[in-house]
Formats: sequence, structure tokens, C-alpha cells
Amino acid sequence: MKPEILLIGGATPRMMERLNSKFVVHPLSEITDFDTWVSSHGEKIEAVATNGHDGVKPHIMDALPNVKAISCYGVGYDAIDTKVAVERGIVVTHTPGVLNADVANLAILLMLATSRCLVRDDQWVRSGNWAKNGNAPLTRSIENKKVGILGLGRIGGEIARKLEVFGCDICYHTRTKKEVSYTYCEDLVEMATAVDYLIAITPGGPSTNKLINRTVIDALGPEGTLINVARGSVVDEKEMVQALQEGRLGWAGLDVFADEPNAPEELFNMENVVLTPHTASATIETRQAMGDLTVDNLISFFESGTVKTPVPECAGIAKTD
Ligand code: A2R
Repeated sequence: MKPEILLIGGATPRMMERLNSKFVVHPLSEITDFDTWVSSHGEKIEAVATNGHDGVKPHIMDALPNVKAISCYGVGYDAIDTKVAVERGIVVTHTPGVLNADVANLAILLMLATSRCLVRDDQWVRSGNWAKNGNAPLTRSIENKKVGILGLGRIGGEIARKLEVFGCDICYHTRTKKEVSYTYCEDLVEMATAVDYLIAITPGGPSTNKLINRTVIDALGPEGTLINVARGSVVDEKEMVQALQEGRLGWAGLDVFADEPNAPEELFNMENVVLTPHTASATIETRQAMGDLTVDNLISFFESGTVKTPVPECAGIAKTD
């Protein structure tokens, strides 16, 4: 008998094919009346496949008493209450590592796009402005600039390594100093004061909520650029918008927002801002690797009781192969 699972959010055709071959899949998107469905199926569900954005809402978690595993398509899992999961003995997995390169690439793309005014200059050509009004105004180089990375884990480390090619002077802020050659800054405000670019790449959740507040934003200042590829919650979005409007913050390259899929409308007409719709890992190649790992974790859990990539909070209850 195939185990029954709840699928929250979308899945690629390749994921669906593999999931369907091993499980009876109940897509949440096809359930019209959740309460009625739960009364007949809730107890049969043994695992959940979800993603970093949707996570597992508390009422869904409560309604599924026999869930043993939650597999998250994404490295960030702040939308899943791991405390409750550990208390219930539920193993939570995510997809670390396989997305490092593409998330780092988008962070650098946003740095380049804000500095070289990519969106403005694309428009300069398309609108006929070039022929009518001549060359576009000069832009700024990222070569040899000072970059502060907030969060120097798997992805932050990859961003730092890639930025070495641009001759950037790299420092970082984390709660614990790392064994790396980059300069450690114990104080985030001091780091923001010292750098040209501040890149956020920490997890979301309460411990990083609004770490980039008004004081940090003002320290980065009118010549500074904020790049956020972490979570919208890491930045005080209202303060950031106000600082950009008032010229207290120079530029912003943003892939993540506090209330996705909504982004603050005030940003839409700002020339000093480049926006992407949470697509840092959204390449065909990386999403395939993330999808494979998401499904591998579930299959492995049911076939051998082990998982490949448990979240750190579940290290004590997860068996790895
Ligand atoms: O603080 P540490 O020493 O645990 O370093 C981690 C840092 N970090 C923080 N830094 C400052 N204040 C905090 N409250 C704080 N909490 C965590 O973030 C570590 O250097 C980094 C996270 O690295 P990893 O766990 O390797 O995560 P990865 O794979 O780089 O992904 C980061 C995030 C995901 O959670 C998604 O939200 C996003 O990137 O895609």
C-alpha cells in the first residue's frame, strides 16, 4: 500500500511523476472543503511535501495527527514550525546546497543591475532615448568595492567567493565568527557604515526579523546599496522604502518581500531599485535539483527510515544515510 501524502503548493511534472509512483498524492489545491476532507483523510496522511513559501500552516499541522515527515522544496523553512515538528517526532527536510550557485548569481546580478542601471539603460534603448537624447548617464562599477555579507553560510560563502573575481573587499556579520579569510564584523551597524553594498542572506524567522532596521539602513546611507536575497522579514520594509524615497539609502536590489507575492507599490516607479519576484533559485537546472532532493528525502524516509538533508532542528530525531 502506498503511503498517502499531502502536497502543499506546486510541483514540477518530474516531481509529480516520482511522487505519484511512490505515494497517493493529495494536492491541497484540489481540496475544496478542507474540513470535510480532513475528517475522512486526515488520519491517513503520513507525510507532507511543501515549499519554503507555503510551509505548513498550524491548522494543517494540527489536522494531520499521523504525519511523520515534512519535505520542504527550498532551503528556507521559516514557514514550518520546527519546534512543534520536533515535539511530535516529525522529521523536517529541506534542500540546502543545490541552490547555492544560482542564489549567489542572482545576488551578484542584482548588485550589477543596480550599479550599472541595467533596467534604466535597457529602457534607454527601447524608448528611442538613445537616438533622441544621446548617451545614458554614467553608472557605477562594482569592481574593488567594499561588500558586507549578512549571513556567511552555504550561500553567503558562495557569494563571497564569486565576488573575489571582482576584486571586492569582503566582510561579514554572523552570530559566530567563521574560519575564513574575510573580515568578521561583530556589529552589523559598524559593518553597514563601512561598506558600499550590504547583502542579506540569512534564514528568515524570529531571530533575523528586521535585523536590517532604520539604524542599519542609515548606516549604509545614500551611497550604499542594499541587496536582499534572504527573506523579506529580514529587512524593515517600511523603513527601507522611506529611506529610498528620502535619499537616505542609495539603491536596492530585492528578490524577497515581506508580503509576497505583493511588493510595496512605492518601489514600482523608483529608478534606483531593481526587483525580482523571489526567483533566486528559479532556474530550470536548480529547480530540478531541488525537486529531486525534495522527493528523494520522502522516498528515502519511507523506504529506509533515513533522510538526506534534515533541517538542523531535527538532527536529534532524523536518521541520515
Ligand atoms: O549566525 P550564525 O553563525 O549561525 O551564521 C548563520 C547566519 N545567521 C545569522 N547571522 C546573523 N544574525 C542572525 N540572527 C543569524 N541567524 C543565522 O546566516 C549562517 O552564516 C547564515 C545561514 O547559513 P546557512 O544555514 O548555511 O543557510 P544557507 O543555505 O546559506 O541559506 C540561507 C537562507 C535560507 O534560509 C533562505 O532564507 C535564503 O537563504 O534562501
